[in-house]
Amino acid sequence: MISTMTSKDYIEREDRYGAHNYHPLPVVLDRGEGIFVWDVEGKKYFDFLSAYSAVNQGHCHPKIIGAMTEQSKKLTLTSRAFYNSTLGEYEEFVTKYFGYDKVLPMNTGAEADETALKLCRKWAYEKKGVPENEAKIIVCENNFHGRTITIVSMSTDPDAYKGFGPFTPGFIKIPYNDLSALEKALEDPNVAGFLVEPIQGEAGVYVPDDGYLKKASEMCKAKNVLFIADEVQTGIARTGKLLACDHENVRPDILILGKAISGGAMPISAVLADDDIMLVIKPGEHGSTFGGNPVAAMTAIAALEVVRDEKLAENAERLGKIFREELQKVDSPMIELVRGKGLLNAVIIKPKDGKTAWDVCLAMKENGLIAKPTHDHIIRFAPPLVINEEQLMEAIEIIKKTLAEF
Ligand code: IF1
Repeated sequence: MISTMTSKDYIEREDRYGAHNYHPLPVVLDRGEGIFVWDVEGKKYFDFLSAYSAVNQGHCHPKIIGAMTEQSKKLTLTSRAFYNSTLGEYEEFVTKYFGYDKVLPMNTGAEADETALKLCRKWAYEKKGVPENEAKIIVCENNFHGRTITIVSMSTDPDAYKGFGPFTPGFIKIPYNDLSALEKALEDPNVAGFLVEPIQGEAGVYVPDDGYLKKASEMCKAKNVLFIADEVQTGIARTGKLLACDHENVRPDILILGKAISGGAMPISAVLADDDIMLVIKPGEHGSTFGGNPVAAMTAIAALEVVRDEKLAENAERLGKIFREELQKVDSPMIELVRGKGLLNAVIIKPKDGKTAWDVCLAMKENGLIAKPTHDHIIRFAPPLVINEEQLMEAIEIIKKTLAEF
């Protein structure tokens, strides 16, 4: 049956029945394939958000969807009360893929972050000798790690935390990209870990100075403090390497992954660490009904194989350079700065005649490319990593043409 509903109808229905915890761009998507999505009226768009870097492998990648549907016909969920025939295969695959002894599978990024925090605290009491309930974890200002009470307790953004207290104690907040602040915070003997995004996504694709991650990880090591990388957004080839930490040859003590580990097919997240850390969590102390379920296990293997087989990190590295070069050449009074790594980029927009990043995104949508502003003056550009050079140039033309309209 052909639907007679228009985009406006879909939007009104969501508004009527759904909680108002989001303010989406007014486009109603119905279908996706590779780097493109189509709205309910059949209009085609370049997807330059990729579901916040979850769809790195492109929409509905046949290999990923194939693995997911195949497994879902056979066995979907056993819970962890029993063994199953798929989890071990995935655990072996993913630990070898990223080079860690062990993996703890969860579902969302926030859960994986929570898992890392619990792991870090337990390690502090059992291995480092921090007195019970005294462990502290250093986090950075303007971080984004998710939406749970504990995670918003680490936030410095009032939109994230205000009205949701009382908050979880035990965090030290320091400026991002500031090694002397880190050095000072590390003087506290009860510090157990340093949790950091290799590039701050929500903060506006804020790339730290070269060498920051390397030096920070060395400083943590010297103080027997765990270096914990939240690569939920930056990981899985997005920044031009498998992990953003790979740009500085940093190996996190605890690695947090989410989003693209499933290629956007379903919620899958993971925490990776070596035995001396991971084995402090004993049976019954942590878990999740759906974590590492058979469909997730098979989907994640396929999604990670796509990243490797299609050389998505190399593609992101090469095309990211072209993207930044091309946008830096654009002569528009609205472009203040272009920054990023690989295909995780942002353009800082200078408002013109009262027109902001939101207006630019609306106009780009009309011209066939969707992206999302963050903080009113920044637009994030992050296409699926399966994009090719010709498509990228076509997308850049749309961005240029749109800016010229202002
Ligand atoms: C939303 C931002 C991106 C993340 C990092 C953990 C999580 C995220 C580094 C939690 C999630 C998302 C969530 C999404 C918007 C989005 C986002 F703008 F809020 F910051 F990507 F840039 N660590 N990021 O970026 O993962 O629990 O959501 O699976 O709508 O809140 P999750």
